[in-house]
Amino acid sequence: MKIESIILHHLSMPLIAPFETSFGRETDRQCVIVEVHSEGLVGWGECVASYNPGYSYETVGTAMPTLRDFIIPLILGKDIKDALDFQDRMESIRGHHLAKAGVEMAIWDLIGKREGKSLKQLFGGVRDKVEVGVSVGIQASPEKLVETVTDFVNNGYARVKIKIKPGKDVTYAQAIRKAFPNIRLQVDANSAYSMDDADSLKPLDDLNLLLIEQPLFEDDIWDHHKFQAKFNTPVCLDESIVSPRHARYAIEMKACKIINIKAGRLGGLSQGIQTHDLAQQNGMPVWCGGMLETGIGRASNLALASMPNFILPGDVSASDRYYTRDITHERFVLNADSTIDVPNKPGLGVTIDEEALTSYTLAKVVV
Ligand code: OSB
Ligand code: MG
Repeated sequence: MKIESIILHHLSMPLIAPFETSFGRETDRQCVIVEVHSEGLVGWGECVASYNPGYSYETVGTAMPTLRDFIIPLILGKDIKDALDFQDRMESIRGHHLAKAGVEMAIWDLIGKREGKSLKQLFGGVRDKVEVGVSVGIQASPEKLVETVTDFVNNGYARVKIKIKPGKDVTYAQAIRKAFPNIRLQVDANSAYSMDDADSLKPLDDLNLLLIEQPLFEDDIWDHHKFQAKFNTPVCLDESIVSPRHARYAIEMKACKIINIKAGRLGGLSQGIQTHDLAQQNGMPVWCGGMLETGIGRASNLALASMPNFILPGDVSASDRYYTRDITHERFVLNADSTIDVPNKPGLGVTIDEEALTSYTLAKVVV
């Protein structure tokens, strides 16, 4: 597949409701949409870097020049066979996984469109719909959190994740468990704690949580091993697992019992698949994380989550949880059984609402 030209779209999209985590509050979500032209086809990808370096050191501000000056020149005018060929060509660039993954997604979209196969088919997905949940941001009080979660539960979400941070953790989780004794519940700290906090978090162990996500530093796998040893609840790693190699470290160190897979953080869908396979070989369940994606990234997440070892519900909510108007014509809806259908058209299976795309564009770069 000869890569003829690539267009980068830097977007800012207003969120329906602000999203707050331990690292900050977002009212608009920024990202980079990657449009790749090849042999009469157009492939689309989403780089999930945001405005702030809160989740990752990468931002839209680092992704745009890294894509333009380093990543794209390695593939422009070249014949790219597949995602692994793309990864080989990235060998000389350290890090910048979110940027690389945005391009790799567009390559998968092109491959699927050329071969008339959906990403689910290309990945060997085994489900037509995947179980999903909702990730609820930090709220002003436990009462407000219960109110917000109640709305989502009434909308049909059967699994709820709440964000926690120091001062807004145990009492918030207890309030939700009391209000919803049977709901599938999990918490995500986004690296807000250290081992010194482990004892104060111990009451979380009594709340029948599915998992505790990324309590400690993002570059620390070893302390997560110590944390896991103190808790019965499974620890799940997000930020710490930046490659299939890191997944192996975490498995060997017994630093977690579950892995959150995000293709962006891992450097591409191919790396997400490899991480999935490695976890599966080691009997460790995975689930698909989210980055408040547009319809492009959401389609990609659903295809990935159709693979067999995605055993726990994903952070892939319906489009109306994020945006009033998305940049794809397709909108993803929540089924009555708390699932979302996996796209089945060639490639990502979505079409772009060019008018919406233009309306959200802050900058456009043609390479
Ligand atoms: O840690 O999972 C996270 C959003 C932005 C950055 C990090 C995370 C999240 C979410 C949102 O939890 C999940 C979603 O897309 O709904
Ligand atoms: Mg997380």
